[in-house]
Amino acid sequence: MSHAVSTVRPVDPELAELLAAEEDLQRDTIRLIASENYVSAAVLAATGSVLTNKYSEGYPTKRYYEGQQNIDRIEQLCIDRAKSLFGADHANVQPYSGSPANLAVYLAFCKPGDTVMGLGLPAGGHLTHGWNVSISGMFFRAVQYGVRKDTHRIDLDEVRALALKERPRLMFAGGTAIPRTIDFAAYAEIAREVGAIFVADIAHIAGLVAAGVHPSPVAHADVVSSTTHKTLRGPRGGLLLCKEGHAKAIDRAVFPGLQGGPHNHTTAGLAVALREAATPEFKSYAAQIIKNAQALAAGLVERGFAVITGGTDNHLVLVDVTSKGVAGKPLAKALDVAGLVCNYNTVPFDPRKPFDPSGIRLGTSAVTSRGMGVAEMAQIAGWIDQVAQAPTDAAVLARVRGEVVEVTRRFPAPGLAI
Ligand code: DSN
Repeated sequence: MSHAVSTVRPVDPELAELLAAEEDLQRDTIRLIASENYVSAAVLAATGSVLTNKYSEGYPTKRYYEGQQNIDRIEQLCIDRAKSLFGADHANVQPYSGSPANLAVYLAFCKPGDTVMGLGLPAGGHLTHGWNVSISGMFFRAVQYGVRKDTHRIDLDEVRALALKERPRLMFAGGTAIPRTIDFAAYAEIAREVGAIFVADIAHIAGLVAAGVHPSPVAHADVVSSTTHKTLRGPRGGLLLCKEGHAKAIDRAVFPGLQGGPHNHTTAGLAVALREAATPEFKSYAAQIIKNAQALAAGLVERGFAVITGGTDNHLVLVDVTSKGVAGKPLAKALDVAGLVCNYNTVPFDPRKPFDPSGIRLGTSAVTSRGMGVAEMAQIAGWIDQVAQAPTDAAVLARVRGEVVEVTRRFPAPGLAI
């Protein structure tokens, strides 16, 4: 039993049971959601610390509350580590998560009604890059680029043509289902040509960028926005990096523009994660994430799955599963029963609806944190194929579930008591 469960149980047994059940789930399943990971025990402890008790609106040495002796040092440590890890002029570590981080960028540079540009959600973008159901698509005049029909990759000539036509105030690169390397330098050139602020959203790939296994946007982008809990393996939170010239605008937009007091327990967890991410072990970890994703993609291609773009350069594998006679949602649900947790996802030019799309999205950050390697990826591809062939066969799902549990026993999950 974890320390968290044993501490909560005497006070709130109902919540403790749920917490314990979630620990079991995270321990006994193979987690393939591309935006998830396992934080280390140290990150978990810092995030669950007494720092949650403290209010500290403002920034280090410029606060609206007293008693900031330790909080100032913690936030400054986190800022310094973020700047050093990513080689950035300025870091703001206060955004509550990726969406608020992106909203702060809009607030810093745009007025309602301005033209903004990003990759459309169905092509692998993010809601906050101008999609119509998000505030970013409601308060701004959002234009969206896509991917090529023949390659399913972003065509920067098309991005340039659209930018020249629409003249956006702000242009996003990045998204949630992009399996290929993002050419940040080329985006920056387009943004310069049209006079747009260029924002690189590296939420998914921040850990890969930090480790140097994906090109960094820091030298190219006006602002780099990120979450902190995906490949970066920190607590749930957000991060903004920018050039010195934008520092004031970004800081003012985060506080007091958009948020109140920062979540100091999250800042502390992030500081620990940033220290971990600067180690040689993290570099090996990030390289292994990619090797594992490529092995998983290859294993699926071998078994006849339509892997979008034919493979991956990063942590993420996007698969059109309809050639197997099943849609994304029922397959994701069947895989969940079998102990393989992923999410259903639209694929580019998906003829099906977003709530019942053609694909699934897989990621290897969490399994790599458990120490799994290419041999386990081949096994996972095999299980996905077996489930895709019999998604309603309870016996098949139960057999795979048993095999999954056996494998998870060999790979303890960081931060979880065995
Ligand atoms: N929820 C994130 C993801 O899964 O990619 C995006 O916000």
